[in-house]
Amino acid sequence: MSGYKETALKESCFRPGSTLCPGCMESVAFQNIGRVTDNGIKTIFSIGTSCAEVSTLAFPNVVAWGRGDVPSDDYGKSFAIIHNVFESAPTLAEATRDVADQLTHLGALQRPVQIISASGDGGAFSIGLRTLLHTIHRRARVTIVVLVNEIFANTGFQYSPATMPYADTSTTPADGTPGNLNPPLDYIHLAMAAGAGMVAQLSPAHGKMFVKAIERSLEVEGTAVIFVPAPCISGWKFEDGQTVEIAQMGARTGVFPAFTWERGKGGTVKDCPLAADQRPSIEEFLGSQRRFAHLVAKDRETGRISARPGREEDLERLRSWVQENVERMYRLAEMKQ
Ligand SMILES: Cc1ncc(C[n+]2csc(CCOP(=O)(O)OP(=O)(O)O)c2C)c(N)n1
Ligand code: SF4
Repeated sequence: MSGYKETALKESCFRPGSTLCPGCMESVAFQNIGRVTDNGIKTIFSIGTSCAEVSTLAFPNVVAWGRGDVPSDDYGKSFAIIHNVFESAPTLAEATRDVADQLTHLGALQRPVQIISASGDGGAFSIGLRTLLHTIHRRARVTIVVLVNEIFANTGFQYSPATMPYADTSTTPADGTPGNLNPPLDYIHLAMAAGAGMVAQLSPAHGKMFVKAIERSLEVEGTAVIFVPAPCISGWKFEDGQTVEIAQMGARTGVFPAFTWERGKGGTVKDCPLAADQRPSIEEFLGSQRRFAHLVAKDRETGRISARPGREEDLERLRSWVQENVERMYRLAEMKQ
């Protein structure tokens, strides 16, 4: 395990040509993951179609994410990317692990490999939920990263099973209606219940914790799953440069608390007290994104963010959902198995 500073100073894995929005949290996550996995061990990525995937495939720079300006001859340094369909990144990562283990058993592969699956929450929690849960259930020795921007971003910002209540998306429009009415899937609990060896909910906004979690995910027994809250500039509708601030606010207000858990050891909720009055107000988080503009508004004179007239009850329901979410995370942290 290397220090945080040492990891942060490693070379960037982005080459010219990535089409991710500038400041996209998916790009910051990939940047960190690329650096952590630059550890001398061959890395194989299985990436499902998502913003992060299509942006590294845009013509004419069809691989805009890799190490060095040209593919490296150094076996342990270069990495492989299996670009695959929307829903299958965990299954292909698992299959790759099986092949690598067989080759190692036969003596044909003499150096270890580390395998990472990456996909969006649309791919992982809708059409791909089966592959996600079965790969975890089979205890495949892979790290699964799910970039949770709460929408199907690259196909037009449609609702996903991770969308926050009341969010305005292209398929839950807040055009005279309250927006999304489905509470999100409890994917953290699902991953634990399916048998994961490690589960975390962390974004690079918690820099050291994120890097440590990725490092740890490469070591633990069984499948490690890291859900990365990924504020989406275009889908959540906020200004460039606010991504990290919004990710920190989301964690601190209790919308997606920073959480790490290991089977047999239990877990921790960080930076997000159980008591609501010790956390920043949910209005601050909602007011930072135009996907909630139908729910809250900022008073021009006082700067105070509060419910729009007629939306007071919706806001209270959302506040209760956040509190239940935080309480659930604390309960999950207490579980050992
Ligand atoms: C079977 C199938 N259905 C639909 C698509 C089209 N498609 C590609 S990516 C995508 C949405 C991806 O959303 P998500 O996984 O959340 O990633 P994001 O774009 O938000 O990063 C869809 C619907 C597809 N590639 N395959
Ligand atoms: S649409 Fe959202 S997730 Fe996709 S690249 Fe832009 S900011 Fe990132």
